[in-house]
This record gives sequence, C-alpha cells and structure tokens, in this order.
Amino acid sequence: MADRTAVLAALRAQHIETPSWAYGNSGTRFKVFTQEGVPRNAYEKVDDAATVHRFTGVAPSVALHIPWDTVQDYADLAAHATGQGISLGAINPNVFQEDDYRLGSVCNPDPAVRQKALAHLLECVDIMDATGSADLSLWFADGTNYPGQDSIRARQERLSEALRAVYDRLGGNQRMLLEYKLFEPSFYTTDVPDWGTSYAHCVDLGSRAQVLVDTGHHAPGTNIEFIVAFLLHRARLGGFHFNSRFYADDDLMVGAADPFQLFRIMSEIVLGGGLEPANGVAFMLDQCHNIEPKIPALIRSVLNVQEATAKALLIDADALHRAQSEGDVLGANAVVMDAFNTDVRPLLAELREDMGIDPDPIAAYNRSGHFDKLRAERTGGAAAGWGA
Ligand code: PSV
Ligand code: MN
Ligand code: MN
Repeated sequence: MADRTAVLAALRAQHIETPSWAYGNSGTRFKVFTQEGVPRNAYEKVDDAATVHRFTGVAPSVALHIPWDTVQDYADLAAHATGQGISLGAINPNVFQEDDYRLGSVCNPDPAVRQKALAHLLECVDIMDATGSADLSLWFADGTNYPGQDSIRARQERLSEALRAVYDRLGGNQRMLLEYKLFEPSFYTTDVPDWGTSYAHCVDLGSRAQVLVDTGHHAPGTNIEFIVAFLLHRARLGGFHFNSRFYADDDLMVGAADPFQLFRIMSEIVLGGGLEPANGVAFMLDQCHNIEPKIPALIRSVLNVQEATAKALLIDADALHRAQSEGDVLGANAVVMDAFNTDVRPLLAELREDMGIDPDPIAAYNRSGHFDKLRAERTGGAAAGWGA
C-alpha cells in the first residue's frame, strides 16, 4: 500500500492555480450571462481567488490575463494578493482580441502587426518582473481558414522569431509555457495545433520553454495521459490548463466530464515524479462558469483535481511495477483500478482538518454567507474578457 503519511504530505503540498477570468462574467458566442456579486476589477478577482484558497487550502495563486486585468501598479496588485494570503501566478498575454489580429498575431503576414504583438508579449514579461510571476503562458489564436490563405512554413518562421525574442527577454527564473490547441478560432490550420509543434519550438528555444497541456484542446479520443507521460519524461511538461469538455473547448469544470481521464493524467504525473516541486509542473485551471455560480464552481474544480491526485497517489507503485515486470496484464490493471475505485473523500476530509479548514469546503462556503456579502457590495461586475 502507498504510505499514508507520504500521501497526505503530497496532497498538502500540491498547488492548484485558479484563473482570474473564471471569476468574471462569461458566456458563449450566443450570450454572456451576467451574475450577481462578480468582481469589478483585478483586485476583486484576486479577492475571490483568495476566497477559493481559504476554503480549499491548496489554491494559493491566481493567473492574470492582460489586458483584462490591467492595473496602474502591478507591484501593488501583488502586495494586495500577499495581503489576502495568495500570490499572482502565470501571466497570460492577449494577442487575439483586436481587429489587427484578424490574420494572426506573431504569425501575421504584416510585419507591423507582428511587431505590435511582440511588443505586448514583452510588456507582459515586464509585468512578470513587477508581480514576481514565474510563468508567461502563451496561447496564440493564429492560423488560417482556407487552403492557400498563407504559407504554413512562413508562419512557422515568424512564430520562431517572436518566441526567440520573448525567450531571450526572460529573467533567469522565468519560464515560457507554450499552449497548443487543435482548432478554433482558425478552422483550416492552427499555428500551434498540437503538443509536437509546441515541443519542437520549446526544444529550439531552451530548457525554460515548456509545453502547456490544456485538457480541452485535443481531438476527441486523444490519449492525453500519453502526451503527459512523454513530456514529463523529456522534462518539457510546463503545466496544465485543466478543464473538461464534452465536444470541443468547452471549458467546463475539470473532472466533470471524465473523472477517469483526469485520474489517468494524474497517475502519469504521480508515477513520473511530476508532483515534485522541483519538476515545476504548474497545475492551473482554465475554465468559464457561464451558468453556475463561480466561486463554488472553482472550489468544486480544485477539489476534483485534488481527488484525482489522491487516487493517483494511492496507486501501489511496488505492486504495479511487480505486475508490469512479470507481464501480469490483469494484475497491473487491477492495481490501477483499485486506486481509482477508492473513495478518497474521508482521507481528504482528514487532510483538511489537519490543515485547519472545513472538511467540506463547498458546504462551508455556502454556510459562510460570503456570497450575500458580495452580492450586496458589488454591483456592475466585469466581463471576464471573453464577452467584453
Ligand atoms: C482559448 O482557447 C483559451 O481557452 C486558451 O485555452 C487560453 O489558455 C485561454 O483561452 C485564455 O487565453
Ligand atoms: Mn488554456
Ligand atoms: Mn481554451
């Protein structure tokens, strides 16, 4: 059996970062739904992330999206976060929401547009210097809609050039995470469509360029845990954007659509040493809560990651290795399934009591009256950016 004390210690040490944009109003291209009590600015988004941390104990940082979270003084925002018991996490530049980016950002055929996009990416590294953030999290909407629209090869050259300029600007302890996405908003080609493209660019750049796996960015049926195992083995797994999907980039709560897939991913992480802080795997959420209340949805999501991690930690690694080396197919599979089928809720309740927080974070949040306070205080909440 896995050592109980070690399992509890690993769970206590795990950090799950929430995204600022999940706290604001959001929707689909059909409708942005407004909710009561949502944050009106970056400071209030930080406050909500701190609330999620207070009730879960394992979500001590919040990712920012620039310019959605633009403030006058980023060091002041970082100090505000510290005062709330959390820190500012990954910085996510936005090079997809201006008319200039119709044909792309850093891959655009127009050098002036490429220059504008690059300037924004570099500005985001300046922001990282002020916030103390370690990770620049890059997602490009770049691609084409029609065969012949642009040269696939030329676009790769332009991408390399921009990434190199940004990489060379990073400070010694800063990293670049390069996210891939199969399609959308481009439907014919996407300039970073898959982990292989991201990996190749990262290898060209250097060890501080790492692949970011957004779980919603794959074709249906993709074996995401294989990608995770491969990247971890090659020391190129920078982190995750967790969410779940039924069809495409649904950005629903992680673990809601396929808890078994989340467990399989976390199993590869645990077995490959990816929970060790030294390996630098960032566990981040990238979700939108269009129809459900946001803070409890984020608490639920953090708990879902934690439950999958706990089950993965319960895998009896010795028994698994023994079965694997003996070629015992059914035995090896049974070890993994035993862990998945374990109810870890009592273990996690015990962990939370040890940490001095309520064993049932959602019930505790609902009892706290916090939402009534937000509803009364905050009027005219901000859109996350997606619907702005
Ligand atoms: C768009 O697909 C996206 O969901 C990417 O996953 C980014 O990480 C996120 O938006 C924030 O820019
Ligand atoms: Mn993402
Ligand atoms: Mn996405």
